Amino acid sequence: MAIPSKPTGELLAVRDPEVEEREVDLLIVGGGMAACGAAFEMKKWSGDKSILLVDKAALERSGAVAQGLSAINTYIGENPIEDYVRMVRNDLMGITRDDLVYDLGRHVDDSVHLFEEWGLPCWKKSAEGKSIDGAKGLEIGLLKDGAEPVRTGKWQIMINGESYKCIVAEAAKKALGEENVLERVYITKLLLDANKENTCCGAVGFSVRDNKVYVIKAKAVQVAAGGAVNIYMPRAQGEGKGRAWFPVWNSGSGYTLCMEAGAEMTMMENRFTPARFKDGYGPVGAWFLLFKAKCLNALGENFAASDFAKTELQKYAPYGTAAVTPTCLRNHLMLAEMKEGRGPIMMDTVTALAELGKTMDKKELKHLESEAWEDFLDMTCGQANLWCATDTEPEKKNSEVMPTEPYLLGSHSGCCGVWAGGPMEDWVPDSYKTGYNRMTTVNGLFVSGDVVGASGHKFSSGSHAEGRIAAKEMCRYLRDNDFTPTPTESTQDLVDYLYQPVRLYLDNYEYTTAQDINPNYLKASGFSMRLMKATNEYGAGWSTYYQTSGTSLKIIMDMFKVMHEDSMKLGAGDLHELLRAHEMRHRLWTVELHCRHMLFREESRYPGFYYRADFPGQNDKDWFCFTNSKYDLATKEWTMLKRDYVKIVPD
Ligand code: SFD
Ligand code: AMP
Repeated sequence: MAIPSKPTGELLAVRDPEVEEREVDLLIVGGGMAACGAAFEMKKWSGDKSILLVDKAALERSGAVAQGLSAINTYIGENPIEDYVRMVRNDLMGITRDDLVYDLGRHVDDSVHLFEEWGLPCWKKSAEGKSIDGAKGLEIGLLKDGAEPVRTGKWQIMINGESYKCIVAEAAKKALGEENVLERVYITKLLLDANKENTCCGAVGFSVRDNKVYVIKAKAVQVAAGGAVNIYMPRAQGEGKGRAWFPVWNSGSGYTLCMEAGAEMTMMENRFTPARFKDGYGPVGAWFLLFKAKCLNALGENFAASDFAKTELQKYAPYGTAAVTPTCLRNHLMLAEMKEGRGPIMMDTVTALAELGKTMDKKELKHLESEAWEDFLDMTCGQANLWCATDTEPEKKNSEVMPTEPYLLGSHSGCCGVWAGGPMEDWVPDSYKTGYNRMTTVNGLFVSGDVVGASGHKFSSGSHAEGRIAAKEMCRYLRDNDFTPTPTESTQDLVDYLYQPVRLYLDNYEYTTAQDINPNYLKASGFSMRLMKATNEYGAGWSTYYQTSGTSLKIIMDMFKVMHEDSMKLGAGDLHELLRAHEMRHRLWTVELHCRHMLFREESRYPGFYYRADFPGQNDKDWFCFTNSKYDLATKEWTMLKRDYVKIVPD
C-alpha cells in the first residue's frame, strides 16, 4: 500500500478545501509586466473602487522578467511612431493590427521613464560618445529629461536590469497595497454572468500554499497571464531538463482562460522559435546589436551575407528584402544552412570582442568583457553557468547558436493571442473596435501583454504600457456598466472541478505501491511527456525541422481528443501536483488552438518559425488576413474565420 505523503515537504492536498469568496470591482489576473502596469495605472483612475491582483507566483520574481533583463527592447525616443508600426508589421510578415501597435508606441516611453524614476539603471551616452552604465549613467541625467540612452538597435536600449522585475513589482504593490495582492494562487477559470449575456464576472483559482479555493466575483477582469512554454518538447533534456528560454511557469493560462470564456482568438498559428545560445538559452540580441557579432556556418562563412541567403530572402519580398530581416527569416536562413549540412552555426564572439577592443584601453576592454557576462547574469544566468562549466571565455571561444523549441507569446517576436479592441478613436476602423480599448469580444474581459494577439514587439516596456492602457479602460467600462456579478456556476461546482484531481488521487492511490503508476489516474509529468512528444513530432517541433502538414495536424487532432479525456484523469496528491494538473489542462487547450490555426492557414507565412510542408511559401491572395477562431464551450464546437486586414499606417 502506498503512503499518501512523500517526505519532500510538499503540502498534501485534502478532499475538501476551504473556500474563500471575494467580491471586488476590478480584478487583475497575473503579476508580470503587464499586470504590474495595470495595477499602477488602475489605482489612479479607479477612485474608491476595490481592486485585487492575483498571481500564481510571487510578484517580485514572477513572469518572463523574473531573472531580470539586460535591455529594454521597446523605447521609441526620437523615432516616429509610424516607423515602429512599420518595423513590427515587417517583422511579423505583414499582418498586424496597426491600431494596437501605434497606440502602444505612443505610450510606451512613459513606462520606461517610470522604471528609471523607480530606480532602474539605464545606460547613457556621455558627451564624448562613451557608454556609461550603472549609477554613473544616472549621473548623466534622466531619459525623460533628454539624456541619451545607449541604443543597440533603433528600438532597444541597454539597462543594468538584474532587479528589473523587483523594481516594477514594488511600484505595483505599493500602488495597490499588499492586502490587495494574492500570491501563489493559480487562476483556473473565468466566470461568466448568469444575467448579462457574454459578460465576464470574475475568476476562480486555488492556492499552492493552503488547501484553499478562491471564488472571486468582479465587474471587470484583465487577463495578463503571459504566454506558453513546455507545450513543445524542449531541446534541453536529461540533465538539462527544466531549462527553457521562456519562464517555465507560463502555461498558456491567458489563452485558455479567454478561449474558454468564448473570446475570439487571433493568429494563434503564430509562434516564436527563438535563435538562442545552444543549451543555455542565452538571448542573442545583445551579441548581434551591441557587440556586432556575426554568425558563422561550419565553413566559417558569414552565411547571412551569402548569395544563397540573398536568393532565399528574395522569395519573401518585401519582408525578406527590408532593411532589417524579420526574425523568422533570420531563423529560416540558419535552418537552411543546417539542412544543407553546413551546421553547426557559431556566434563569432571572439572576432566581435577583438574588433570592439581595438579602440579601447585595457580598463575599457575588461569592462566590455564583463558586460558580455553581465548580459547573461542579468537575464539568463544558466547561460553564464554553462560558459563556466564548458570553459568558455567568449573572447577566446565561440559559442553555438540554435533555434529552440517553439513558444507561444504575443509580446516578443511573436503575435498569437486574443482579438482585442483598439482605441475608440476616429482613425481606428469599426472592424477593430469592441467598445473599449483592449477589451475582448467578451464584455468586461480585458487583455494585455503576451495575451493580446496580432501586435508583437511590445517586450517588457510595451507590456507594462499595455497593462496600463487596459486598466484605464476597465475603469471607464466600470463607470458605464455597473452590475451585480452573478456567476453561472455554483461555488460547489467550481470547487468540485478544481479539486477533482485530488479526489481522484485520494480515491485510488492505495491500489498500487508506486503512487505515480496507477490504473485509475495518471500524473502530470507523464501527461506532459505525451503532449510534448506529440507536438514535437506532428505539430512542427524541432524533431521535424519545424515542418508539419495537414495530414500530421489531423493526426494530432485525434491525439488531442484522447488527451482531453485523459486530462480528466490527472491525479494530484499534493498542491504542486494539483497545480501541474491544471497547468497541463491549460497547456493542452493552448497548443490545440495553435495546431488548429496552423491547420486552417494553408500557407507558410512564417518560415523559420514553422512550415506547412504541403503549402510552402506565402499565398497573399487567400491568406493576407487575420485568422481568428472561437470556441463554444457548451456545444464544444470551433468556428474558424478570416478577418480583413486594414492598413492604417502607409508603407
Ligand atoms: O533578451 C498567472 N523579454 C524581453 N523584453 C525586453 O524588453 N528586453 C529583453 O531583453 C527581453 N528578453 C527576454 C524577454 C523574455 C524572456 C523570458 C527572456 C528574455 C529570457 C520579453 C518580456 O519579458 C515580455 O515581453 C514581458 O515580460 C511580457 O509581459 P506579460 O505581463 O505579458 O507576461 P509575464 O511578464 O511573463 O507575466 C505573466 C504573469 O502571469 C502569471 N500567471 N497568474 C495567475 N493565474 C494563472 N493561471 C497564471 N498564469 C501565469 C505569472 O506568474 C506572471 O506573473 S530578450 O530575449 O529579448
Ligand atoms: P533577442 O535577444 O533575440 O530576443 O533580441 C532582442 C532584440 O534585438 C529584439 O528587439 C530583436 O528583434 C532584436 N534583434 C535580435 N537579433 C537581431 C538581428 N540579428 N538583427 C536585428 N535585430 C535583432
